[in-house]
Amino acid sequence: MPGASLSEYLSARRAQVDEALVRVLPVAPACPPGLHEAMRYSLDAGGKRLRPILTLAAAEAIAGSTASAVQAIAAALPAACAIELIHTYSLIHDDLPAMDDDSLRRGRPTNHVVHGEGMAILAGDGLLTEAFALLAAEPRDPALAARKIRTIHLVTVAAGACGMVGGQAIDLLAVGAGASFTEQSLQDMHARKTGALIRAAAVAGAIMAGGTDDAIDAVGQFGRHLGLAFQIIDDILDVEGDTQALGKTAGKDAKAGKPTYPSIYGLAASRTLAAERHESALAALQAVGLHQSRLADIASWVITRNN
Ligand code: GRG
Repeated sequence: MPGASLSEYLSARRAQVDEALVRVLPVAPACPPGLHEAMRYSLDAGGKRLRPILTLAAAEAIAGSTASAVQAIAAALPAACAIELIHTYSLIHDDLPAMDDDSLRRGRPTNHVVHGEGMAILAGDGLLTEAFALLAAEPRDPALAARKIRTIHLVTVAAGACGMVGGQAIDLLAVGAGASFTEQSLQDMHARKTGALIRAAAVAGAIMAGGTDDAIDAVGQFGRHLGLAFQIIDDILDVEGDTQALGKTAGKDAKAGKPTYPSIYGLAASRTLAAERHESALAALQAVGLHQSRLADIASWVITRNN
């Protein structure tokens, strides 16, 4: 999409992902209508689609020329959608009474408030499992099979017990820990809980586009720094943002006594840390000549976002 502004680019990719998400989710009668409705409720609430856009932008960056970018994006689209399904499941489960117990998400009442707790748990389970069905579906081009297997492993580890779910477990046990939580534990928790899936989103695009090991590694470094920058900004927005713009309840972390970047470092130092992560993310791209790609623009968006 040469010449498009960042906001035009993001809108076009968002539309592409949204259209694909409608196609990939099973419908009645194969899927019970109530479950389908509960899954769609959270998917349709319209998140930023940061993770799938990152996957597509990484594929595009690796492919380079416009003609091969079209193919690379087509190859990466199932992984992009699978990662958004996993992300949406994590939000539904995170909002449950047994977790963060929240009533607002993506600007709407949370899934369990509308569909009931049991169906919300199942909607999360359904989204998570369908993500892997999508990732593992036989590719049209058999040459993509080896890339798919690598991507399945990457995403599984990022979403699993040593990644996102592990980070959530650390978070659950950290409630009330406040400032006694060390800086290293804070970083470790967020690298798993938020960072792992963001990193995997970028790397999946690089793998599916056939990137070299050096390029995949650099995109991984980029994603790791970006994931932490994203979470630092998220913690800052929890203090400074407003509920309407965020589409979720502001000020929840402080109220719950959760360790956050502002609670441990203060707001000004948190901003500096986010800026440093941003710089490191861009440096990782520069090392392999990807600094003029959309990945760099997306990093700026993440740092300047207000929701
Ligand atoms: C297995 C019961 C069970 C629960 C798992 C893994 C998990 C629940 C939750 C972990 C993840 C979580 C909610 C992390 C917070 C990350 C975060 C800042 C999410 C918001 O991401 P955005 O801003 O959201 O990209 P949108 O709505 O824009 O997609």
